[in-house]
Amino acid sequence: MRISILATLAALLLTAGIACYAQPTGLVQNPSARLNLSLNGPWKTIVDPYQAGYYDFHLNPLRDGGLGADRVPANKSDRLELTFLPNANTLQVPGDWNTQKLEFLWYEGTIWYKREFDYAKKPGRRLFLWFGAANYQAIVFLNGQKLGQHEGGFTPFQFEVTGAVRNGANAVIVKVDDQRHADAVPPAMTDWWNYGGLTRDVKLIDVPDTFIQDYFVQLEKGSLNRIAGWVRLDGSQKRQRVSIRVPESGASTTVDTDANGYAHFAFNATLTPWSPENPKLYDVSVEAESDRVQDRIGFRTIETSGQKILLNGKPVFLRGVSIHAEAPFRAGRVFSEADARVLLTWAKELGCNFVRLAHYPHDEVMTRMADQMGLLVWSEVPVYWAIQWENPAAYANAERQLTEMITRDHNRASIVFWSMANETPLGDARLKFLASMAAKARELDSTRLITAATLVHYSDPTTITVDDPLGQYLDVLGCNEYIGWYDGPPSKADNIVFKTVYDKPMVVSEFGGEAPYGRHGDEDTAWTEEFQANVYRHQIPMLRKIPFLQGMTAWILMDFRCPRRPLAGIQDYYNRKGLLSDRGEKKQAYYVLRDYYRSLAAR
Ligand code: GCB
Repeated sequence: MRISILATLAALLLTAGIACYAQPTGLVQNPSARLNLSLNGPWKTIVDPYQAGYYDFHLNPLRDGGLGADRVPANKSDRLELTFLPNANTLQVPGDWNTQKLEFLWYEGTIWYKREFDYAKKPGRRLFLWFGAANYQAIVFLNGQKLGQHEGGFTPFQFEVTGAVRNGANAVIVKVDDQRHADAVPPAMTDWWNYGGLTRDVKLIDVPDTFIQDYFVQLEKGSLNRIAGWVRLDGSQKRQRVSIRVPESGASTTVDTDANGYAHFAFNATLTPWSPENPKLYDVSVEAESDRVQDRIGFRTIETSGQKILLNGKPVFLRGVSIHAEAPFRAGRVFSEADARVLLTWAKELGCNFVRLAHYPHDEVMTRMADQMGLLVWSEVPVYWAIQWENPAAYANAERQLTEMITRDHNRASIVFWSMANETPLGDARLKFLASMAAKARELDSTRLITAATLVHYSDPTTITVDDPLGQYLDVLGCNEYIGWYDGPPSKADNIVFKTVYDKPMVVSEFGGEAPYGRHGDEDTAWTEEFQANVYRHQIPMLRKIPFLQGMTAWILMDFRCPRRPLAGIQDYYNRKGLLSDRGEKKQAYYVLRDYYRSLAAR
């Protein structure tokens, strides 16, 4: 692992106060705004726990392509086994398989998906087969030919299929494998359900021969009236005149892209800044000679000054809650605007101005909804617990997922933090790994703050000292602590003081306790709402005393499924640290935190 020359250059330019913009990867920005054919809906499926559709009996990849080749029996004596029959079972896309059929609840392995579609190709257009996410590994075939594969369960990926799509009938086949591996990102041990499948939208995106592949439109760091960013075209006519307009503010600029299709721009604009109190979004249009795309973008600045966090130049305290991408009422993965609206409305009602979208990039519906509803966002990659820090392939995987996350969401005003990791153990290899990740994130986006959720370290029995060496690479220190739950009784918090070796702000990125909704007892009885509420009652005074604390995200908004939580009659394979149950019932702790957040908001 090494910090790339580009990243070093970026860091140098940043130190010199010059904003810099790296060229993005190839993902199509804002796919919903493009002409597209949705491939959502029922897909035929074949469950394949031994991966017999891909490997032969000696575990070599099948030479004839196996199920991906999409063969049909040639005649009535053909004994073809690897084929999708017309009466194949189906699963809905988007959707994890675990919650669609009871027999798949615990299934981890391969399921093959097939979807047929008709397409009328138009000359001069290019086509991309785009997946919002597939957990965890996807191998994609179109019309019997392998297009490629993708690893990582929470970020988008695409294949150019301009030549491979046929006029008329087409078939996509995807092998999705959600087995957990020690060398993967996340690794085999996590504290959430390993929901498998094509968990987000699938689309065929249709763009002009030369199209606006990506654009970055945000305020210049530190400025409230200067928009800066870049645009990148892809195709045969890379040199074009491109205009960027914010019609409501009357601001616009025109630039010429270079031989790589790239142009940087900066122009003045009078704007109402985006904030949780006023989440103002503007229509923004990016128009090249051959293509045009429209987005809704908010403009705000985020920076630190000593131990403070400044939003639009003013100190902000982050009243937050962590959220898993677990759908309310029905379990399974979040994929719809309705799911996002329910979760984020609950966060708002709790008094939040901030959410930590743990522990991996959530569906784009969440970050777009946060933009609309006015919630600041911590967005995170699944570099979680025990990653193989010395394994270059694990690093490359993590860095690619980081790049995909930032590329997808770099125009979302709500996102203020890119988080590199959660609760990773101290060590040289881990430090090198995460320092490289932080450098990469800064190279891709110099406008947002870099953070990570670290573990707490006691320097004596009543002092927690924030001294993780990773802190030197972060703008904001994240710190998870479970005083009152894993760490002593709730009253332990009364005597704890926090110190730091950094002149940087800190956010307590997790704290909490566990209780199923409706289970009651006195406040010393574990697994009761009263006990959980008592954890919060002791946490709040402790947190209030930390001078460098600039925010907190309680763990967690809603109970979520988790195989590590077997306790019968209490957990039943749910992590019950939710302030709300998975059915939206509010526990006593919810009201304790809500009252505190309301009092903070009223100041
Ligand atoms: C943590 C982890 C989170 C767990 C939580 C818990 O520290 O970051 O993923 O779910 O604790 O409930 O134990």
